[in-house]
Amino acid sequence: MTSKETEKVFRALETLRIELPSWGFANTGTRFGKFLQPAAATSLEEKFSDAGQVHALTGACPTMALHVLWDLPKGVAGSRDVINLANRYGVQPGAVNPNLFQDQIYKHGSFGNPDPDVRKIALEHVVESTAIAKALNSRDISLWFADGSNYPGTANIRRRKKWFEELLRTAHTALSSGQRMLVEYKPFEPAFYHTDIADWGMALLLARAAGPQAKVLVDTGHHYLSQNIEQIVAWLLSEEMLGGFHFNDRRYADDDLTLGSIDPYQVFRIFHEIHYFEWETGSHADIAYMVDQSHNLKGKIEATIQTVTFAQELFAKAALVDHKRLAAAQHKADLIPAESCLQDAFASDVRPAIREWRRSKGLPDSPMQAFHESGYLERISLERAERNMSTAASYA
Ligand code: PSV
Ligand code: MN
Repeated sequence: MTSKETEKVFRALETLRIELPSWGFANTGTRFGKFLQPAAATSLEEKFSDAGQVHALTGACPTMALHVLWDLPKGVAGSRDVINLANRYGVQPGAVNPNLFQDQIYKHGSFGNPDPDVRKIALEHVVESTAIAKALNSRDISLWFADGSNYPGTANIRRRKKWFEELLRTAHTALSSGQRMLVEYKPFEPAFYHTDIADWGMALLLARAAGPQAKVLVDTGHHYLSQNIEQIVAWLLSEEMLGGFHFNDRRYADDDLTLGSIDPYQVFRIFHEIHYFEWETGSHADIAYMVDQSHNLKGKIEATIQTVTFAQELFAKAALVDHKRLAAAQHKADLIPAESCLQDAFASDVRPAIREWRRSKGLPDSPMQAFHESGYLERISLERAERNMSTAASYA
């Protein structure tokens, strides 16, 4: 690798900050059951502690996303405790995720519920979540709605769209000037006939209806099979509407697998669109890179370290695309040279340059190895095992 390429890798890594999800450290499962891990976090303090480990070893994860119901059941009143934990463990609160899907009242939806009382409660929860975010000094309110229906004819799709527009607009008025609202889409699950915000076009229209501080959030697991995600990313960039990502990988549905484990070239292509946009426009794309994975089989902290370091690798590879050569080849419709620009960069081994960058930051060469050698996993496994093993739940 030339020194110019090493420099590109360094520059890319300097800008990549990856937010970790608090729920990625807790015991989660499938519809069929949970496989409990002795080291899983069962309190917010343990989640901060685990996220702190990942950040200390990778130097790339200064924030942790919070889910209001799971992490802040006391609402705004709980924010002081959160700030204390954040300071103790060296990881600041990240995006605040309201929970509009777990309460019994949300059986038929939240913002799309035909009952005005339920819609009002849902709106109040989003407004309260915005106040929590302000108290925590976090910028983004990240909205995902499970709303939808399971059977044709059972929901008034157009009316629900109107309710979403109205309520998002009202929720937007609660934002302070630096805050953003992120609107996430998902084609199905838990609803299996229609989902109110099913794709990026619907999320874009609703974000536009909400107001200027609303942007779209792309969860990489929330698309139909074979959908061209990098094209969606390119369009959202060009519309200045790409607010953030939820990273994970999938083979079938929203599988929550580690990023790039199934299709690393797709993640590379997504990163390439971002680098290419920045090169062409000379502007910085203000994107929140967040992980949204819950690990049922892999060790949670290890899976998170693996995700972060692999994201760094793919981001660095994408930074190596020769943009000038690419633009010229595209201009002449010189297909094979154009395609080779991407393939050459993808084939580059960026690991030595990443190791060098880590050394320059006083970070371990291999965060994973350093984690294994640290004894942290053994310690928390002993400390937490008893509590974890007593929380087994059945879906029967
Ligand atoms: C829904 O599948 C989702 O992707 C949303 O982002 C939620 O907040 C998250 O998963 C956790 O359930
Ligand atoms: Mn998500």
